[in-house]
This record gives sequence, C-alpha cells and structure tokens, in this order.
Amino acid sequence: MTQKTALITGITGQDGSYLAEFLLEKGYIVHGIKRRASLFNTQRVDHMLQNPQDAGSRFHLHYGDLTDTSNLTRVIAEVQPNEVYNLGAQSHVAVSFEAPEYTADVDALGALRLLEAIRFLGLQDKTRYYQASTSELYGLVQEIPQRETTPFYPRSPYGVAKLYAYWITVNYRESYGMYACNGILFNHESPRRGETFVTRKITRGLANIAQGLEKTLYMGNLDALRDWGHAKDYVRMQWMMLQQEKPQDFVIATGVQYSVRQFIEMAARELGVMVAFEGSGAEEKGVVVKVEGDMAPALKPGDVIVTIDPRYFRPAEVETLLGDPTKAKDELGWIPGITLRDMVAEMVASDLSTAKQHALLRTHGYDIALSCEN
Ligand code: NDP
Ligand code: GDR
Repeated sequence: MTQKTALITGITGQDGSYLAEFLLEKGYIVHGIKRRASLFNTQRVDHMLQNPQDAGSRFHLHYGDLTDTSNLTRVIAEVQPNEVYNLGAQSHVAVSFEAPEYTADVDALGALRLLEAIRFLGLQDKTRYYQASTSELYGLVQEIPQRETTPFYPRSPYGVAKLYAYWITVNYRESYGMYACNGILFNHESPRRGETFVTRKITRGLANIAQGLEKTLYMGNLDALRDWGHAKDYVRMQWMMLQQEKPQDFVIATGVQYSVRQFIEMAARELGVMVAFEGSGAEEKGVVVKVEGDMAPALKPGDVIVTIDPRYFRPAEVETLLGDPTKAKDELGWIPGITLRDMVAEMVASDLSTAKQHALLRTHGYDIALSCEN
C-alpha cells in the first residue's frame, strides 16, 4: 500500500493532536496548519515534533489560518493530501456569542475555502475531506435521541456557522462528486481538552481547590445534559469515515447522558470528596460532605466549593443532547472503548498532578499565577 498523506487543520487543538498521533501510528505523513501566536501554541503536539528520528520526519507544520484563502490553497497545492481533516475552528460556543462574525468566517467559510481549494486545484478525485460537524447543530432538540436524520435547530452563532459548513460539505459531495463527509460528533473530552470547556474547567478547578490553590468553582447552567465521550475514541472514527467506499455522514456519540452537576460529583469523587448540592437557581451551592484519602488536603466538610456565576449562562442554551450512534456501530463497527468513569479519572489524575506541582512551588515560596478567565 502506498504511503498516505493527511493535512489537518486545528492540529494544535485537542482532536488535532490525537488524530495526528493516530495517523502517524498508521504510517501516514502528517501535515498540520498552525496559527502564528505570540506565545508557544504547540504544547499538544511538541512530543511529535521533538522526535525527529521517528515521527518527526513524517510530521510537518505550516503556518496558516482558515480565514486566509491563498494560504490554504498554497498549502494544499504543496502537500497534495489524500485526506484533509478540517478540525480547525473557533470552537467555544459561549465565545461565539461575543465574536459571531469571526466565528462564521472561520467555522463556516473556512470549510468552503478548503473544499473550493481542493476543487480549484483539481484534487477532487484524490483528496478526501472530513468536516468536524457537531451535535450543536441539533441545538433545540427536535427528537431524542438525535441521529443522522434528526432536523437541525442551532442555538448559537457557532452552531449556525457549523450548519453552513455541514451543508456546504454535503453540497460539494453532491455537486462535484467529492469524497466529503460530516462527522456529527457529540461532546468529547480528555486531559488535553481546553481549560474553558466545562469538563476540564471542573477537573482542573476541583484539583486546584483540593490542593488549596483556589477556593471556588464558579459555574453556569448545572442542569445542562450532555453525551460525553473520549476524544481518542472519536478521532479513530474520523479516520474510519474516510476509509469507506462511499462518503457518508455519521453521528458519533456514546448514547449516555449526564448533567453538568453529575459531572462535578463524579470528578469530586475521584479526589475522595463527596459533594452535595443545596439551594436552587442562582443560589445553588456545592458543599463538601465528606473527604476521604489524602488527595484533597485543603478541604473539610462544610466547605462551599461550587457556586453559580451568571456570567457563564449563555444567551440561548442547548439544554440537552443525547446521540444515537447506531449507524456508526452497524456500518463501521465503531464502539467507544473508554467509559466516562475512566475518562473522568484520567482527567482528574492529570490535573491533580499539575496542581500538586503548583502547590509544591507555592510551599517553597514561588508565586504561581493561575489563569482563571474561564
Ligand atoms: P479545539 O478548540 O481544542 O481546537 C481548535 C483548533 O482550531 C486549534 O488548533 C486552534 O488553533 C484552531 N483554530 C482556531 N481558529 C483557527 C483559525 N482561524 N485558523 C486555523 N486554525 C484555527 O477544538 P477540538 O479539538 O475540541 O475540536 C476540533 C473540531 O471539532 C472543532 O472544529 C470543533 O468545533 C469540532 N467539534 C468538537 C467537539 C468536541 O466536543 N471537542 C464536538 C463536535 C465538534 P489554536 O491552538 O491556535 O487556538
Ligand atoms: P459545549 O461545551 O457548549 O457543549 O460545546 P461546554 O463544555 O463549553 O459546555 C457544556 C455545557 O455546560 C454548561 N456549563 C458551562 N460551560 C462552560 N464552558 N463553562 C461553565 O462554567 C459552564 N457551566 C455550565 C454550558 O452552558 C453547556 O450547556 C462543546 C464544544 O467543544 C463545541 O466545539 C462542540 O461542537 C460541542 O461541544 C459538541
């Protein structure tokens, strides 16, 4: 079999980094597009860059941006990819209400720019295209659980931008016979999840609180229900979708749903901390009931560690998401391998390890500034 080349946008993000590892293991040459930033932004992929004998020689980064057509066209012309994975996005739903136009430019037109570049360069018979579509398309849900045929009703500028990207992907498939697929992925997390998404905010925040680095977790809507899987399982499916004979769209989910409140309880339990919620609405609080073991030396029963901050409520909320991954299971044999419990344990362990290092530095007189705008 000839060696394949993949191009990943969003390679510095959670999914991009796991997908790059996965493809390198499969023997691919992997190219990625990274943005210029004033600080290092390649932490999630540095281990692939730093191993020139092995992965490094098959791992290449290019500066670029999904808002820059000429850049994208040139990179695709140079790389001549067999597969393009469009994972790059302004991916934060709450931020999209503050930056709706930019979100549309990157998330909606970015997809068009890539598809059009593939077509313009005459690569439509060679290059397969994966679009990172999202359960946010379902928004105000019209059917439970959500499957490939469920009508869309996005509830944020992010969701609306991704709706365009979804349909332009379908349109290029139908108009030009391109191999182009949408993966409609439900929330997926990992220790590499951005710190301002709710799961990582919780695991990082609780680990810091357990070690005495912070006092309180300030949260938004605790009633929101999500179907959370592990990013490693989900990038495997992104690749599987491009290996089929015919391009199709798939829902990727676990089929199990929990509330944000339950996620907090689960993460706290991993730290040996039992939390009970008291009060309701804006007055709701998470109070420590019991502390077991030695992972949370800073906590004692009665401590209030979760409160509500209205800043984290969204102008329009997606209250409930639950996916039906039957098609992915039946047609591709995809089954998620990592349970939510194991994922929460992995995320907590990773954040606790960092918190312990910070606590140790503080003990020795070094002042650690923790980023907290989330
Ligand atoms: P992340 O936010 O972790 O990563 C987003 C990536 O996109 C980063 O590499 C980021 O670069 C890059 N990016 C942002 N803006 C631009 C731009 N203007 N030009 C080029 N690159 C840009 O997201 P995830 O890895 O979690 O998600 C991957 C994709 O899947 C996204 O498209 C997201 O919308 C979608 N998705 C995610 C789900 C999830 O639960 N994780 C579920 C469904 C869909 P930088 O590092 O410089 O910020
Ligand atoms: P989401 O993920 O909006 O589903 O988008 P996020 O983790 O940000 O929110 C999930 C739910 O938790 C509620 N919530 C909070 N969210 C954040 N970030 N911070 C809080 O303090 C907080 N309190 C409660 C939210 O209101 C929401 O209901 C993610 C992104 O990865 C998208 O790119 C992707 O498309 C979808 O998942 C599927």
